[in-house]
Formats: sequence, C-alpha cells, structure tokens
Amino acid sequence: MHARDLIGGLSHLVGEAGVIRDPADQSPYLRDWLGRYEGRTPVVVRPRTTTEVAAVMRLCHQTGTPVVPQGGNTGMSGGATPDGSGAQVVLSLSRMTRIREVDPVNNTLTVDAGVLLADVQRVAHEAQRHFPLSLGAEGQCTIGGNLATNAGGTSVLRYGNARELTLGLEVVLPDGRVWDGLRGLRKDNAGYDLKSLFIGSEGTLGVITGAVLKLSPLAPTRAVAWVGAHTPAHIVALLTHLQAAFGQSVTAFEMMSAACLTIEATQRDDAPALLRGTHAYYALIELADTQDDDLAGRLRQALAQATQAGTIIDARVAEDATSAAMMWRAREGISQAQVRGGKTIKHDIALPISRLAAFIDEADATVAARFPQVRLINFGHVGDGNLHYNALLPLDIPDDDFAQLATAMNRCVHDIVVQRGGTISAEHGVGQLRRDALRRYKSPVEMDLMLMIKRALDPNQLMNPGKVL
Ligand code: FAD
Ligand code: 2HG
Ligand code: ZN
Repeated sequence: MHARDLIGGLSHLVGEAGVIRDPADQSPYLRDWLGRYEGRTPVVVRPRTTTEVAAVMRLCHQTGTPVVPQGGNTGMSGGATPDGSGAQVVLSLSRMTRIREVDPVNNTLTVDAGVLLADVQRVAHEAQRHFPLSLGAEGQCTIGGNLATNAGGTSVLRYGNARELTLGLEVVLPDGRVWDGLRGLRKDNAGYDLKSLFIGSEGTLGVITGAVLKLSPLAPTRAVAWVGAHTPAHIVALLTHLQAAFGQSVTAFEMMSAACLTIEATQRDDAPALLRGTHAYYALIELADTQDDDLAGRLRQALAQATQAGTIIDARVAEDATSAAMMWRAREGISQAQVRGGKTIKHDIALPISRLAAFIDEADATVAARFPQVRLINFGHVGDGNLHYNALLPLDIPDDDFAQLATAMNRCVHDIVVQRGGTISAEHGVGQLRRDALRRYKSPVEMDLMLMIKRALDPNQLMNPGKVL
C-alpha cells in the first residue's frame, strides 16, 4: 500500500486528530530520551480506545506495515524508536488515558495503557492505597511502557517489579484481535500465564492497551537516610544489617559512587541534606511503615550501631520531608546529570546481591586497565542486585570513537557479569541497545524458545522489528 493511502486509512480509523503527519510535529516521537537513536516514520498514530488500536493493527496486518508501540518515550534501550527506513508506523498510546475502575476492596486499579505512572500513583493515593512502582521518569512514562519493559525502579526490594504488580492485561495482537485478560485475580492457574509473557516483551508480541494493577496499603510513616561508606562490600553489609532490624519495612536501598555526585557538582542544591565529608560510596535508604513507632529514631539507632561497628563511616537521617526530598533528588538526578555531562556507556546489570561487591572490584580494576579514558558512574538499586554500571565520556568524543569504545567496554563488563552469574539486562529492557549482547549471552536453547514464541504470535514480524531478538 502506498504511504499516502496508509495514512489516509489510519486517519479514517482514528480521526484526523489522531494522526501526526508533519515531520516537525513527529520529531519528539522519533528520538529516544538519551538522544542516542533517531528514526523516521510515515505517520505517528494516536488511537484513543482499544477498539481503535485493534482497527489500526488490523490495517497494518493487512498491509504488511511494521508497528513500533510507544508510551512516554522515556525508555533507555531505544525500544520505542523506529528505524531509519521510514516504513515503520509509530503507534503512540498517549491518548489512552482512562482510569477504568478503582476497586478498594479487591485492592486493584484498572487503567488504560497510556495513563502516566504518576497519575496511577495519584489515583491510588486518592483511594487511600499505594501503587508502589516508582522511578525517576514517573511523570512522563506510561503504565503500558512500564509493563512492556517490566520496569523496576526504587521499591522493587519490597514490592517487586512491574510484573509482580500486575494482575490482568488487555492486549491487541499483531493481527488486530483483542485478548481480554483484565482479570483482578490473585490466583489463576487456568492455563499458561499469558500475562507474564506480554509483560517485558517490549512491544514485540502485541500492544498492551489496559491493565489491572495491584494496590498496597498506604505506609505513611517514612524514614529516609543518607550514608557514607568505604566500599560496596560495606554498603551490602549495611543492607543485611537493616533487613535484619527492619524486615519488610526496608523499601528502598540505593547505592552511588562518589563520582555520581560530582558530575554536576556546581549545580547542586541538595548538598545541605547530604553528609559534610566526602566518601567513596553512598547509600540512600528508605523505610516505610503503616504505623509510627519512631521509625526515624530506630533507624538513627541502627545506623549508629553500624557506624560503631565500622560498617559505615557516617550517616544522616532526614529531619523532615524537605531533606528527604533533597536526598532523593540527589539520587534521581544522576541520569539527567549524565546526559548533560557527556556521552554515556550504559550497563543495566544485575547479580546476586552476595556477588555485587566482588563484581565491582573486578570490573573497576579491569576497566581502569583497559579503558583509562572513561569515568565510571556506578549507581543503582543494590537492594535488588541491580547496578547502572555506566561510564561517562566527553561530549565532543567523535561518534565513531564512542561507538567503538562502547562496544569494547560493553563486551568487557558483560563478560564479567555473566561469568559471575548475572544478567546483562535488569530493568531497562533489551530494545536495540542490547540486542546483539542478548544473542551473545543467551544459550541456543533459550534463543530458540524465544524465537518460536515470536514466530507463533507475530508470524509476519510486524511488531517492533529489530528490537530484542
Ligand atoms: P517507552 O519508552 O515509550 O517504550 C519502552 C518500550 O516499551 C518500547 O519497546 C516500546 O515499544 C514498548 N511499549 C511502550 N508502550 C507499549 C504498549 N502499550 N504496548 C506494548 N509495548 C509498549 N526504568 C526502570 O526500570 N527503573 C528506573 O529506575 C528507571 N528510571 C528512569 C529514570 C529516568 C530519568 C528515565 C528517563 C528513564 C528511567 N527508566 C527506568 C526507564 C523508563 O522510564 C522505563 O523503562 C519506563 O518503563 C518506560 O515507559 P515509557 O512509557 O516511557 O515507554
Ligand atoms: C535509575 O535507576 C534509572 O535512575 C536510570 O534506571 C539509570 O541512567 C541510568 O542508567
Ligand atoms: Zn534504575
């Protein structure tokens, strides 16, 4: 089908307001958040309902048109960016923003896929409930994108990742059929777990149009602390100490190396909440509970014990909500600071928590020897064994040199991760960034199983081609 006829057909299905034809208006949909990938499209199509998504997918199926689903376009692996062919339609869910049902008795919230994560959190809160998925991009990313990438974030330690927070799904299949799996059930073993298959499939198997999300009770008492330590091994020891003392109340446990805070040191406004001295590593800890039995005081005591025992060097418990927010800002600003500070080589890895410290020792030494020109920016969700073991290079490094260095460094770091029983993709997805690495590290059996699933669900290879597999 000629592109003009395709665009006409799509506009007939979703209305003129639902198609973006003008290249200037399309541009925010064609470049990823990190500015690493840029593609082309004949049209960005923005349906408002599942019925419209189904009609779009039917037309694309009939015409052999490839489709790239997109939510808030905050992904970090290039998964939502079309390629340069100009043949792939971008299917944006951003106009599907309906809250379908709040069920406080079942503790569930049913939403369209295009609802922003921050809006899901807000609606849950208005119902006196908590939706615990939390990440730096929550004001821009959509629940559909969160599920498609099986997003993690800062409270996985206590509540699990996006998959564990989802009870039901609605998915439009590549041929336009709708699978209505919007069940709010906590037990459902009737057949294969299709929901889990679509979650984390990064738009390569179908379009997620709706979800039933699991809510938790509010845990209004919070205690937040900022800690300095000599090494990652000490930070891990602190995690064990706090989990023994506070159990499930340990909600977030994040680590960052000193370099993470110095990327844009001159622009910092959070310094008053952090520690006075500088330390090689820091941890940000959040405890949360349903009742107030001096959580902050008990945390202060536990941290004093850890200081006395030599596990950490210094600690500060936030005195109020403002200092707690400053501590979180210091942590969550790292991604944006990297974008401003240079070109970043990303590693989104996970290892068993017991092996994290030894991994960092080996990787730091190897990187220093082989890639002395990079500046390591190592931070992440230590409570989940997940590190963003990134490297920063000057903004003016030529693209070819950067690409060569990134390939060599990715290979070096991933080899160490895999040798130590870890994964090369923890929470950001594979997208196009880690597609080759996936092939390198997955066994032939695992690759074969994934390709069989892909062929069964998307025999014409129209769903997000070039991503994941
Ligand atoms: P997009 O970027 O639009 O898409 C991501 C992938 O999902 C693509 O493959 C796309 O094709 C697919 N997709 C999107 N919507 C659908 C749909 N409805 N159906 C099928 N496929 C779909 N991620 C974490 O896990 N943890 C973090 O802590 C975290 N912090 C971040 C902080 C910042 C500042 C930024 C910019 C990003 C962060 N991310 C993090 C990455 C990103 O925000 C998440 O991966 C998020 O879940 C992506 O949602 P999105 O709506 O922006 O998806
Ligand atoms: C975070 O944990 C995000 O802040 C982004 O997952 C990580 O910038 C990154 O690599
Ligand atoms: Zn992260």
